[in-house]
Amino acid sequence: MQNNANDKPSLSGSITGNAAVSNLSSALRQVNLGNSNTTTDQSNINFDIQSRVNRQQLLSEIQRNSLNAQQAEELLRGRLREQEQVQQQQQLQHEAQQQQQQQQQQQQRQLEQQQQQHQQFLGPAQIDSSRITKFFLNQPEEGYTLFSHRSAPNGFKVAITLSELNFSYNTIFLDFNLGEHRAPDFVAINPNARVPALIDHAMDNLAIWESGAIILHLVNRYYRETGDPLLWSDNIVDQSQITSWLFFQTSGHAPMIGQALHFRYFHSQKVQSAVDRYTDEVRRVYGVVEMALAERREALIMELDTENAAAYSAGTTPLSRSRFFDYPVWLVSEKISVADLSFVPWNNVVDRIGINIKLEFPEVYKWTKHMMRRPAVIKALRGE
Ligand SMILES: N[C@@H](CCC(=O)N[C@@H](CS)C(=O)NCC(=O)O)C(=O)O
Repeated sequence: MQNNANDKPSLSGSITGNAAVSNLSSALRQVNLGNSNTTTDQSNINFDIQSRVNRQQLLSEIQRNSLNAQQAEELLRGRLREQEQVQQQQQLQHEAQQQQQQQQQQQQRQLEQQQQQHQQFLGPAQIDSSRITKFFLNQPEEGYTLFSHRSAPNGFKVAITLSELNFSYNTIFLDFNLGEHRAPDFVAINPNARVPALIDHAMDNLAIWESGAIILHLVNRYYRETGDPLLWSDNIVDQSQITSWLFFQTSGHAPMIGQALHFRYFHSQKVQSAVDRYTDEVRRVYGVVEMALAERREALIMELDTENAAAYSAGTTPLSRSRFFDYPVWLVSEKISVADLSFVPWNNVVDRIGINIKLEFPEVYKWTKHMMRRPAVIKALRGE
């Protein structure tokens, strides 16, 4: 039998089992056609409705109450409405549960993040600081103790200065994995919990932190002790120039390389704009140094290569032809200072961020090479 909207059977008389089935079929047909305003396959809808209501229960109710087709249809519609309401409620409950679960997960993530940040600030709960505690309980009376790390360029900057000044010093290379830089005894001398830090034992265990400050302490100390402004200057003009370059190194050079390395190798996500930003900034900084050294090179050649000075000035002979083209030049005046040396350990790692000093900054390359050949620098970089 074909389903048809006009096909309502009349249901008068006694209700038999077959009549109940026919009334239910008719009711189903009416409900289907009433609901269906699309071309959806009718049998699918039938199946859907029948699966949502208990067919057997409906049949016995139609039978029990002797319902005609229209009444059966109403009963069926009522049952479907009830079913839909229950389903809607279940759906709402399910959504509310999901929302609650999502909120709980977000709270958990936030808590973990906060704990992580807190932990980063305080350091691991279990810091093995026994070695550090032991050192502070029994400090030497002379010389210096440098707190550094095996791969910390800022620590090697100080080691180079100590080595060049021929000061007697001992290095404690902290183990960051053990959290030694966060040990209470160490944080007491360096509130920033970073290396380097230096203790000047002969000055009542004076503790100094920040590489630039340590380097200035050392050159001043040497000058006061010997009267020789080694790696430093006895005139205030040059001192100001040295400190300008030194501050530029500690605030503009080292941190930019540090950030470029971080975003290239250690950051949790790949942030290309950050890698580019810091690498570009390092290039800009090297451009500043290159220009300063190139100016000093030109001044030096003009001063020493007197017989060719006119040809260089006229541009008929390039400066690279001068026998003084590889002669050492320095950032301030005619002698090496801590301004120059502070760049060395960082120049050694810059290839890791894709900068080729030899090709891109030839004066910086020659300058670094001259410094790297110095025995005191070699010794310091070896960690001796
Ligand atoms: N501005 C400081 C920077 C010190 C610094 O960042 N040191 C690094 C090593 S080069 C460090 O201790 N890192 C340990 C850490 O990040 O936990 C200085 O020049 O002394």
